[in-house]
Amino acid sequence: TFQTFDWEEYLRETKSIPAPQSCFKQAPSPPVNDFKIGMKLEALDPRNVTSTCIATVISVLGPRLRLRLDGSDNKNDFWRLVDSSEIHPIGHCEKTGGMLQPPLGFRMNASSWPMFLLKTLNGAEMAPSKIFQKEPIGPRSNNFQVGQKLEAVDKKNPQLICTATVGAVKNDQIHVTFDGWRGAFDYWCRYDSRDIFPVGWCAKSGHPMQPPGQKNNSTANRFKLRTTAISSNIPDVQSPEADTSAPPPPPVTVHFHKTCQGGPLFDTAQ
Ligand code: MLZ
Repeated sequence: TFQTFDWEEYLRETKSIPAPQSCFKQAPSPPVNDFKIGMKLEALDPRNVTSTCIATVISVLGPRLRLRLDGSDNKNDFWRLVDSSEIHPIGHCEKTGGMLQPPLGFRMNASSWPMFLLKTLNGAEMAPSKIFQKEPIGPRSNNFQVGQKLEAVDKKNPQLICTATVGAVKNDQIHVTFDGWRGAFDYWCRYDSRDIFPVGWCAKSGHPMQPPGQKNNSTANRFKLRTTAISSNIPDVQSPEADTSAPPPPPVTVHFHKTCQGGPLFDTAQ
């Protein structure tokens, strides 16, 4: 199969070690994904986790599902693993004495919810219970160590799983930092978060993996160039720091008012 990123070589070049599988709340072998686009299921509303809603599978990527709550807009899609404890077959909520709720920001009048529910479920393809998988039991304590490598969901681009490093460990939390990217993508999460994976998980599960970025990362730079050269016949664009023939561009001074946010192109985090 086609490989986009060589972890072994990257670990060697960065003289780093992967966080062991036992650190993660992930199954030793990634679960199979038998969900199909259009199937309906029950999911906790990520914006209001006390309510269970109807969700539709919008796309599938390895063992992950892109979900959209029925009655919500297309701007609040979210991703769940097929072995997430936050998804269930339709009927589960009622069976456990609950009631299906409209999603936060239901696009119609609340009074039209019962009829909407009836119509959205009528003739729908419901995901069969056998394709849901039991959530793995997580480790009992935080066993991560600073410097260990892992694969992690980029919460700002949640379809992406990227090369990452444990930047800090504090109580039951770890600081996930993304190799070769500015600090703005970093986040803290619990050691048993479902958004972090052992090195090799993407390759094993058939999920695409983002190679390191190119900020202050000479090893990542070479990996990036190599992977793009293999994966496409589009000529590589030279990065400015790699071009030794052209004179450096003149420095630019940007003045901001104290209360001005730089906007999306200026990184205030670093
Ligand atoms: N297009 C985006 C992708 C960033 C992905 C970073 N992942 C840690 C950007 O360049 O900002």
